[in-house]
Order: sequence, then structure tokens, then C-alpha cells
Amino acid sequence: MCYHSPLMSAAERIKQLEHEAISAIDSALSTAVLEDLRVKYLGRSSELTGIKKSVGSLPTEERKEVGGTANRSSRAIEEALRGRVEQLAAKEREAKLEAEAVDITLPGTPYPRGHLHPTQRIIDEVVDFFVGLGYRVAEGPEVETDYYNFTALGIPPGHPARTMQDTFFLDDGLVLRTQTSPMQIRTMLSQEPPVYVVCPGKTYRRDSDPTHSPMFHQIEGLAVDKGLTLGHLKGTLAAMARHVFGESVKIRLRPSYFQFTEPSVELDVSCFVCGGSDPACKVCKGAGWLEMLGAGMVDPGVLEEVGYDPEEYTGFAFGMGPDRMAMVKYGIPDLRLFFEGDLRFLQQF
Ligand code: 2U9
Repeated sequence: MCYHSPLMSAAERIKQLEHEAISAIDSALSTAVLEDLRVKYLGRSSELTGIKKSVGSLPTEERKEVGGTANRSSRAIEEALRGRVEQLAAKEREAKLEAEAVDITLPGTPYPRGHLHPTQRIIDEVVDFFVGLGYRVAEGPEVETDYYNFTALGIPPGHPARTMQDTFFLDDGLVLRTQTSPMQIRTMLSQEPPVYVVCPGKTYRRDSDPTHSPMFHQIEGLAVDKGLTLGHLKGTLAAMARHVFGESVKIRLRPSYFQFTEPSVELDVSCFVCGGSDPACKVCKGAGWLEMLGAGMVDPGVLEEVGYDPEEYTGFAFGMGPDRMAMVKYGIPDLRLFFEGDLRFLQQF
């Protein structure tokens, strides 16, 4: 607060106010302070405005000097404010630009990308291969009747494959399908040959350990046409193996047995890591071969069951487990990792 002598003239007081204002303006450090000073020295309730308002009540000979001095001081203070505001505003703008500077050469903010499940990747690769050959994709119910899941495939009531340890039985003779074969039966019942269909989906078996899960996936396929032979089966599956595991893999067929195919085979692919050259190979355990799928020529009884004439048509079928194929292809030790939903596992793919 400035205190002044009551004997000081109005003009002297105006000059003192001007001096006070300008020194405060020159030492102000922000435009906000300058705004406060403008209100304090030039505002409606400022002392200088009060003096201007009182000029009219002064004796005539004083009015000109006091009014002129007051106006001159107001203009001097306004000028000082304008100059200081420009100085500080420029500095504040510089500081703001500096603080908010964006380095446009920095990489963008990475957005978390979704990841396909390893099993889904294998399913997509295999299904894409068969769609490329002209196969249709057939998907269907996971809760099946025992007719479509067993009887139609030549597994009559009482057959060991129906025993409890394999199958989840539900009420009313329904089951959780143990393979996706029911979709091939449903497809054949819905159309005449030729049939070229691939059937991916979830299947269920009463099994649970590091390499078996109660819910797992299968991809089955079926081709029914005139003149199909085991050669067609071998050529088709060899091409599929190369598509999934790389052009250098070889395949071999070993005799096997399934209730719904005759002859039945197991198809192995050569180890895509060591090609059979490394007895200590972690992937094929030195065998050089990896068991990949089961297949065979469709049993004539199955064709008859759906009304096809086995004298006129032959077919081949195959079934594979994409979960297991993913474990082999990506070197995953425990199937249970597939179903725990742990992103640390899933985002590696
Ligand atoms: C029809 C006729 C024949 C499907 C086939 C296999 C061999 C097979 C397994 C592979 C791994 C099941 O998930 S797995 O354990 N499947 O070995 N599946 S032949 O044959 C059929 C299917 C439908 C009408």
C-alpha cells in the first residue's frame, strides 16, 4: 500500500500513481499479473479513475491541468501495459509451444492387436486349403443323437467305442459328439454325390491330461465321387501337409483300423524341423516322422446307410486334431495352455 501526504496536489498524486503503476508493470512476470495491474490502476474503481471523475468538481483553473495530467498518465500506463503484455505474451507463447512440442518423428502409439488362437490358425490353414480345392465347409450341432455320432458310422449299440469312458452321454440318448463325422452323414443325407466337404468344429471326449482336453477340435473331410481311390486320398493329403507344414515335408501312410473306413491308414508327415536327421530332435523325438491324421476309404456300409450305391461311388475320408497339430507346429508342451485364456500365452501367436 502506498501512503501519500494529504497536502500533495492532485497532479502530484497522479504522477506518483503513474510512477507506481509503471514500475509494477515493468517488474510483472506474467500477463495475469498485468491484467490485475490494469484493473488496479485503470479500472472503474481505481484511484486514477476516481480523480478523473472528480475533475468536474474542481475549481475551473485546476480542471485543465488535473484532467490533462490524468489523461496523459492513463495513456502512459496503457502504453506501458501494452508493451509489457507483448513481451510477456511472446515469452508465454514460446514456453507453451516448448512444453507442448510433439516430436512427430516418434513412432505412433501401439494399439494392442488381437491374436488368433493357435488352433484357429491351423483350422483356417487347413480349411482354406480344402476350400481352394472346391470343398464346401459344413458345420453342425455339437449335441448329437447317437444315430449320427455312432450308428450311421457303423458303430452299433453295444460297440466298445460307445463305452462311457470315451463319450459324454446326455439325456434322451443324446451325446456330445466325439468327432465331427455326423456332419458328413448329415451332408450326404441332404444331397446326391459328388460330395466334397470339410467339417471343422469342437468335439468332446472324457479325457483330461497334458495332451488331452475334454473339449478339443477336429477337422474331418469327405470326398465321395465316381472312381475315387486311395491314390486320390494320398495325393490330396500330401498337398494339404505341404500347405500346412511347408513344401519340403514328405508323407507316408501306415495301415490302421477305423470302424467307418476300409482300408484305414494313419498319415505321418516328415519332421519339418529335422527332416529325420537329428536323433535328439525335440519335435519328432528322433523318429523323423510325426503322426498327423487318420484316414481311409469310406466303408461301403456307411455309403449304403445314406442311400449311396457303393458300386457306383467310392469315397475317402480323413480326420485330424488341429489342437495337436498346433502343439507340434508351434512347440507347445501342454494342451491345457490352449484353454486357460492366458494372454501371455495367446499373444505369442
Ligand atoms: C464319414 C466316414 C468316414 C473320419 C476319419 C479319422 C480317420 C481319424 C481322428 C484324428 C484325430 C480323430 O481327433 S482325432 O482323435 N480321426 O483318425 N477320422 S477317418 O472318417 C469318416 C468320417 C465320416 C461319413
